[in-house]
Parts: sequence; structure tokens; C-alpha cells
Amino acid sequence: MSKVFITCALPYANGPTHLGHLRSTYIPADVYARYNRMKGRDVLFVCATDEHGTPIAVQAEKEGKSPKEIAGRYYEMIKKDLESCNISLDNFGRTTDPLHYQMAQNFFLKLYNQGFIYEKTIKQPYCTDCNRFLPDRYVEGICPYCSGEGARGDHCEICGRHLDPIQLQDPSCLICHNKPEIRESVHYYFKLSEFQNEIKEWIDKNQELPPNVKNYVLQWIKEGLRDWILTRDMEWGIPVPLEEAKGKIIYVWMEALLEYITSAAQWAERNDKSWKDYWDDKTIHFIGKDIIYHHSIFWPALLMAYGCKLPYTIIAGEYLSLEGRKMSTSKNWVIWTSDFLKDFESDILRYYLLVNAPLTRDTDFSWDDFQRRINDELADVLGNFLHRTFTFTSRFFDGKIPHVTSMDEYDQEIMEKIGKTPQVVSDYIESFKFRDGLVEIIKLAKQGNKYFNDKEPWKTVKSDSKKTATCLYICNQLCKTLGILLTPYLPIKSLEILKTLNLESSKINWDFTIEKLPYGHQISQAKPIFIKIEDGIIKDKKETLYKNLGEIDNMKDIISIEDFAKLEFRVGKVIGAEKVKDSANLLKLMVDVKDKKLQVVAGLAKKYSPEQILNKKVIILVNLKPAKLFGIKSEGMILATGESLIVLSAEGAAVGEKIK
Ligand code: B3M
Ligand code: ZN
Repeated sequence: MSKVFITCALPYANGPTHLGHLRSTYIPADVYARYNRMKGRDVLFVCATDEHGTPIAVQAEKEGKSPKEIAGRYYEMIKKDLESCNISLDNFGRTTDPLHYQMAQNFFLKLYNQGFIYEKTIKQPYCTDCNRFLPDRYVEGICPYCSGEGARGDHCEICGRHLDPIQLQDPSCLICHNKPEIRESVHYYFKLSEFQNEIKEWIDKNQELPPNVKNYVLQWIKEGLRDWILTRDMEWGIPVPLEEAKGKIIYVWMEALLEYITSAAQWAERNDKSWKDYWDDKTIHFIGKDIIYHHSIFWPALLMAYGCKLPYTIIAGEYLSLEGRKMSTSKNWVIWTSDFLKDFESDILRYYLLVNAPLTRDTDFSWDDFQRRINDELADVLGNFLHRTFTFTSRFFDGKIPHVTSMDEYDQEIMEKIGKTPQVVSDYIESFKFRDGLVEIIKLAKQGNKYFNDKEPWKTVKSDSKKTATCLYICNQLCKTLGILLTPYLPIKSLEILKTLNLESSKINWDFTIEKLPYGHQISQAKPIFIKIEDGIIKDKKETLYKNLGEIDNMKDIISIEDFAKLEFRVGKVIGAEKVKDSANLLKLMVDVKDKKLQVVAGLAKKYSPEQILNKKVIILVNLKPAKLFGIKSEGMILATGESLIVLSAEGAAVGEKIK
């Protein structure tokens, strides 16, 4: 039996998943895995959380927790997200699993002993305040290639270049914002430059690599590949397995790539199989487009050095934006998987993210478009066709597939279409054109709907019941084909269709599309399978989302998010209130915040008399210093009374605003 080894990029264990992850990587990979299983191939489908690296170390430091604790928290969340989308992974590992440490260290040692890794003393930014080297994300500055600001030590978000911390212009320590000094440290380099020609050859010869991957790689190769630093001076990570390298760890990207193999090995161990059999047959990596460099340059070169077979292909999903704007987790301009699934079924999400655009194109999630497509395509076309077919079969034929005595040209045309569509869909999925396959299935349902309308079985049942029988025979065959073809795309909904058709699960394979439901086969009572999405819920969703945006956008004119996080608010009690002389607007308040009393001048006089505000509880800002607030000169300018929240305006006056 042919084997297929499918991997998805490992999510960093520093946050839950959102729709962008699902769209670019997990859902397409799952469609492909499910399809291959239905074709009778032996599929191994793995993933894991990526738990080392500076982002997690930095977050742990900020939260005062251990990195392992942070990673564990998100491992659970991510696992749940993927399960609730029915991503049918065979194993979901962690890069902190002991087996992975072994794998990574052995791999490193082999390359080192074979001379593919060499030592070099280099200059690295060192923070004398934090007393440590500043690898990767611990240092920020200006990109030497594109002059983009906020480039991290390892990567420029703006031009997508891979960077060395030492290349950054105007660097500063991420934790204490100090300018680092330069110190020397011994590091281990992989001879990537030696693989320049081999990589180019592999790319040129490989017919399977999609154009978006090829184009990126060729562009980078033109610039020339440089040797790749494989180690870091930091604690959190897999130790370099050499006596003389104490305090150094293996760079997260090198070991994370190896986790594909570790995760497979974990599964193999449990199932008494060999992961290598899968690897050597056909390996396919599903990733997001931002990590093409790592997968199509570093990874193949590492594998060449080790003497392993290279992947068959790399499928890189492009980005998903949200309501026309770039997604941003820090601005909360994002839809989290778990939030989405509180209100909608996972198949609905799978449908929209797959049908919206080809994987090789950036696309947008918009609530209105989501509602429109689900209602028009799933409810009105697919759902309606299924429901009519099933209820008519029950009503006119006791739920049994009717006999056919004759077929006219139109009937035959539809039968032919039912016969041909599976191969068309199959060809699309095999070439990773998941959207085209899905569109083809919906086209078939549309045609079924039209056929049903044209044949008017509700009329012929009185005039010529043979015609009704033929029509419903054909419609049921079409429903069965839809159910099978939709299985990789919509695993839950397709099962409902096939259950209504009373088909055993053993029949749910791709080749069953050829067989016909026999005469007299009993089907079950129809239940509505696709339900329309109401306007109300879409309105709510949009409001919630845009509220996030509004708050952030207004606030960032006054204060950065980082500075906002440093502000300290406390609840206090107004123990004195009087009008400021000669001002219609200002009140002078004395506020008791337990350990001290603060005097506050606030623009409240038009809304409250001193008597009204006396003895009220208020929220008060007690430390203005750490924040750079434009125009705000004194502490205590933010306060709340009863149902009203008083917020800062950019001019520094307090403004009353109702809380809902
Ligand atoms: N952890 C996530 C990313 O950059 C990163 C992928 C690793 S795959 C080996 O999207
Ligand atoms: Zn740049």
C-alpha cells in the first residue's frame, strides 16, 4: 500500500490558534489526509507544538512563569482547537518531549562529526543590565536590508529576511530597552552555503513544488546562501550535546523541523511501525507562506547533509486577512478558533475557509461574505437539494430507492455528470487545488437542484409516476456522491448525509462513488443538515470585532499598548470635592486610595456637582510615570463613578462616557 507522510507546521506554544492558522495550514492538510485515507493509502499525519525559542521565553519572563508552564498551557488549548476542527492528526507531540531532545541532539552530533557543522567566534549583542547575550527576539532594531523599524534579531517582518542580531541597526534590549554592547561568543554554524547548487538543482528539477514556493526560493538563492548559525546563548532550549558548549542551546528552527520526525516516531513506537517507511515514500509539508525559507532551504540542506530523502513537496498557504485588514493578535484584530466555534459548527468554517480562495492566494475573512456563502451555497443549494430528495423519497416511495424503467437524455446527462465528477475532484485534490475540488462539488449540487426543478417530481407523481421514480433514483445517487466527495472537506456534515442514506461507514471510500445505491435500498427520515445563519448573530460578531478595533485605534493616539499595560489603576473613594474657582468645567477632588490620598483635578463640573460625586467610588490612575501619555500632566486623571467611566482624551481633559 502506498504511504503518505503529511505534516503541518508546528504552532508556537505561545498562543491559541486563530482562523489564519486554520486557513493556511491545518484545514488544507486535513482535507488532503482524509482524502488519501479514502483512497486507501496508508497515511501518517502529524504535528506538534513548537515550545522552544525566544517568543516563549520572553512571554514566560513577562508573566513570571517558567517557559514549560506557558507552553503546557497553550499545548492544551491548541490541541483542543485542532480537535474541535476535526483535524485528524495521528500524533500531536511537543518539542519538549524527551524523545525529541534525543533526536535533535543525535542529529546535531552526526552533522558535527561529519564536518557539516563548524565553530566560529562571533560578536553578539550583550545586555549588561540583564547580564546575558540577546539572541533573536531579545533584541530589536532597524533592518539592514529594508530599513524597516522594529525588526527582530532573527527576522524582519517587513521584508521577510532572515537576520543575524548583530546586523540590526540601532539595537535595543527587548526586556530593559538598553543599548546592548558587543561581546564575543563561540557558535556553531551549518555549512549551508555548500548546498547552494544542490538546493537549486532540487528546486529546478522538482515538478511538484508549487510556483509560490519555487519563486521565493529562487529569489533567495540568487542572493547567495550564507552559512547558518545553529546555536544560541540562552537557557530555554535543547542543550548542544558537546562538553565545550555549556550554556548553549540548539537553535529552535533546527530542532523544530526535526520534530516532524519525532512526532512520527512517537506514533510509530505506539503502533509498532517504522516512521522511515512513511518518510521514504512520499512526504508533504503543509506550511504558511512566511516559513517557506526554512522549509525549502534550511530543511532540505539539513536532510541532504544527514543523508535523508527530501520531501516530495511543500504546500505553502497564503495569508488570511480579516475584514480587509491584516490580522493582528496584539491588537485583537483576530478571530480565535475557540471563539468562532462557540457559535458555528466547524464544518461551516472549513467550508468557508476552503471555498473562499485558492490556497495560493491571499484572501479575506469577512462576516458578511461568510454569511452569504453559507446561506447561498450550503443552505440554499446543497441543503435544499438534499432535503428535497430525502423528503420526496420518504413521501412517495416509503424511503426506498425507486426502480427505473427508462431514462431520457437529460437523465443520462445527469448520470454521466455524477459518474465523472469524482475523478475531476480527485484530480484537483491530488494537485492541492482544494478550492477547485469543492467548487466542483457545489456545481454538482447546483445541477442537481436545477434538475429537480426542471423535472417537477411533485407534478409527475400524479401524471407519470415512472418519471418521478427516475428523477428520485438519480437525485439519491447524486446525494450519495455528494456525501462521499464532501467527506474530506466536511467530515461531520458528510457523515450526516451518508447516515440519512443508511450507508455503513465501510462504504465511505472514494471508490464507492462508482457503485450505485441499489433499488429498494431504504433511506432514513430527512433532517435539515444545513441551517441558515441569521442576520442577528452576524451583526453581533461584527460589533464585537469592530469594538476591539475602535478601542485600540483611539487609544494608540494617546498611549502605546505596552505602556498601557504598565499603568496602575486602583479603586478609591472621593473624600473631598469642590469646584475650582473661575472654572465651569473643573472639580478638585481628594481621593483616598488606601495607602495615600491623591488630589485630582478633573473636567467633571458640567456633569456632576461636588455633592453628587462625594463618597463615590472611582477608578483612579496612580502611576503616570512609566507611560508616555501625550498631554497628560498629572496623576489621577482617569476615574469612574457609578455607571459612568471617565476616560482620558488626548488633550488631557477627563471626558465622561457611559459604560453599557
Ligand atoms: N513554529 C511557526 C511559524 O513560524 C513555527 C513553525 C515551525 S515548523 C517546523 O509559523
Ligand atoms: Zn527588512
